[in-house]
Amino acid sequence: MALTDFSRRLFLRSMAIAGSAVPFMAARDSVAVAQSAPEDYTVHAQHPAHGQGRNIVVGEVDHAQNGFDPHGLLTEWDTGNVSISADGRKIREWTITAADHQFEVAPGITFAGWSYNGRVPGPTLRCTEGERLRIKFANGSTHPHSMHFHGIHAARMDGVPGAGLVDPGAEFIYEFEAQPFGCHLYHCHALPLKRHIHKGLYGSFIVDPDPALHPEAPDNAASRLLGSPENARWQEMVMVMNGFDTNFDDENEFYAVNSIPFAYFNKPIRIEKSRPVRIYLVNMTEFDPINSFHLHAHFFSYYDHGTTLEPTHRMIDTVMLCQAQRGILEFSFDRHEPGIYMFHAHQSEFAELGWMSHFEVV
Ligand SMILES: [Cu+2]
Repeated sequence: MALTDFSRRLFLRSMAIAGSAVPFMAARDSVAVAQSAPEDYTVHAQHPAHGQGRNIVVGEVDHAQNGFDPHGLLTEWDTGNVSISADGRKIREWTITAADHQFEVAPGITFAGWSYNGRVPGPTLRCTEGERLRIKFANGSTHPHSMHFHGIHAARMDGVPGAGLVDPGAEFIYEFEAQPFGCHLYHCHALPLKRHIHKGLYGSFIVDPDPALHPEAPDNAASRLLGSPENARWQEMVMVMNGFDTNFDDENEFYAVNSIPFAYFNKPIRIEKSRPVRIYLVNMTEFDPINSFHLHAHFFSYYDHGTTLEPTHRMIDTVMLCQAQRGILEFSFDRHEPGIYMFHAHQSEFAELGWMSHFEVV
C-alpha cells in the first residue's frame, strides 16, 4: 500500500479484519513511515475477558517508557508548592516544562508528541478558589509554546502570541488568582493552534470551591475541597478525552481518555460500590467538532464547567462536549450489583478506535 493511500478509512477497514495483522503508521520526527506490524499487534474480533464481540488492539504500550500511566493519571493531583506572602496571602506555585516527547500511543505505534512535565495530558493542577497562583513555565521544546489557562486573568497573562508565548529555551511566569471555582483546563496557544494542541500540550486545571465563601451550600463546597473530610469519601478522578492523528492527515487514528486507547477497557477502573464517584471531564479532542461521555446502566448529575454547586443537569446518561468544554459528573453505584459497567464515547467510531472503557464495581 502506498504511503499516500493510507487514510483513516482504510485504517478502519483494516481494523475490521478479525485476527489479521494490520499495517499501521509510525510517526517519527514528523515523518510518517509505513511499517509492517510486529507479531503482537493483532486485531481480535472478541475481547478475551468479556466476549463482547468487538475489534480491539492486543498488546500493551510501555507505560514506563512513555513516562506516564493512564491509571495513575486518573488521580494524580498536582497541588504545587504553597507559601504565605508577607500580607498573609496563600501563594501556590508550579514549575512546568514543555518538551518534545515521543511516546507509544498504541502497541507498536509511536507518536512524535509534545508534553508538559513529561506526560500527556499535562499535570492536573489543583488549587482552591481565591489563592494567588504562580506558574513558572520553561520551554524545553524545539518550538515556541505557551500555557493558556481557561479562567479569569489579565490579558498579559493569557498565554497567547504577544502575551506569554515562550521561545525554545526561554521562560515566563503566569500569575493570577484562582477563579472561578470549577473544572477548567490549560493548553498551548501557539500557532498553528490545532497542531500545538493535538501534539499533547493540554491539561486539567481544577479550582476547588472555598467553603467559607459559599455559606449557601457549605457541604457541597466542602465535598469538592481536596483534603477535607467531606471530600475523602468521594472517589475522584480526572478524564481528558483526546485523540491522536498518527499520520498527520488532520484526522485522528486513535481516541482515548487520558491518551492510551482501550487502557480502561482492558484494565477496568475499580470502583467501591459504597462510595460516590466524581469525574472531572475535559474534552481536548482536536479535528473532530464534538466528543461525548456515555455511562451504561446508570444516570449521573452533571455540573457544566463545574462552576456551580448545584447540578446543571440531573439524571442524564450522556453528555456532549465541544473542544475545551468540560464538566463534573457525579454518581454512585451503591444500589447496583457488582460487575463490569461500560462507559464510552457515543460516537461509535471513536469508541471503536479506543474511547471505550470499563468500571469494575466491587
Ligand atoms: Cu505549542
